[in-house]
Amino acid sequence: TFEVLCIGETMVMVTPISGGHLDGDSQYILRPGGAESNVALILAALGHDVAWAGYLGADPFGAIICSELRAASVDISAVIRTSDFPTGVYFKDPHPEGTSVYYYRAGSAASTMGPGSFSELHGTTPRAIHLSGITAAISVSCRELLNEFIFNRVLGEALVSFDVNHRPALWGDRDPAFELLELAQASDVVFVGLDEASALWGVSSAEEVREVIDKPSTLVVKDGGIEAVSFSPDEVARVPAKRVKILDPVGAGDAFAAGWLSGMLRGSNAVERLSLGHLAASRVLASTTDAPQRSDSDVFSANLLGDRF
Ligand code: KDG
Repeated sequence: TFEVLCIGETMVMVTPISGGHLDGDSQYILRPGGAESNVALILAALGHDVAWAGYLGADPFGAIICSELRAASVDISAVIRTSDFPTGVYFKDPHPEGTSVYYYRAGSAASTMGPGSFSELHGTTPRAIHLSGITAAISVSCRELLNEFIFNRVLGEALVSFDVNHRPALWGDRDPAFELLELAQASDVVFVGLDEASALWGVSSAEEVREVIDKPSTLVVKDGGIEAVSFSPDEVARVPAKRVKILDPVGAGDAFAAGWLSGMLRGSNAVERLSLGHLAASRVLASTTDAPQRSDSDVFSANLLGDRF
């Protein structure tokens, strides 16, 4: 049994070793890159029992993802590997003010996930499931997989955590403003960046986001390097972001969600949850990988908990 289940697409991320750019002369590393597995990696580094599930190809990229997640103590027993489709790949050119990403994921194994893909997990009882809008974007069948967990609640009482994670490049002619709102409104905890919410729904403050996403019991709105605000029925909490030297912003939102969820699982109050979110995000902002490395996950968790508890 695990406390948190994360489901989504994980790709192999190809990025230059620290300081390099995407060009013919750089040297590259291959690491898992996927919003939901990033959350799983950080929750595991913070000492939680966490599982990640997704489809991967029966190729060396799928093998890299499995071995990295397993080594980080993320349960991958529900992962399905297939020789019919490849593992998605993405290339990342890190930049402090906006990293560029290039996806090679159309037709990936994960894009073929759909309703019933993880039916053996139905009826299991994690405390929370974490999902994101990326899954809705990658294919219509993946969107239907989300419906099972968000609308049909196949995990019973498990809290449904949803990160809007808007990736405009992945939606084709579908309507992300409508679909992401529908999914957010049916979840229990929603994370969204103010920049994403402005692009999707034309809002310009955290309070305006709460007017649009008014159903979930908790809404967390992140305003980049400024602050994060959480709305729950009895309380509005705000905590300023930490000042950090940014190397690459990719993955910071996932780290924030993992820190917040860790605080929730530990019974921390609203301000502490936001503070843990910022702390986890600050570690990832200062690194070019999307989540802690196997070699630094002990440091990650010791620093984080040392700072906070
Ligand atoms: O949130 C970080 C993710 O964007 C990154 O790890 C890759 O999952 C990814 C995506 O779809 O962009």
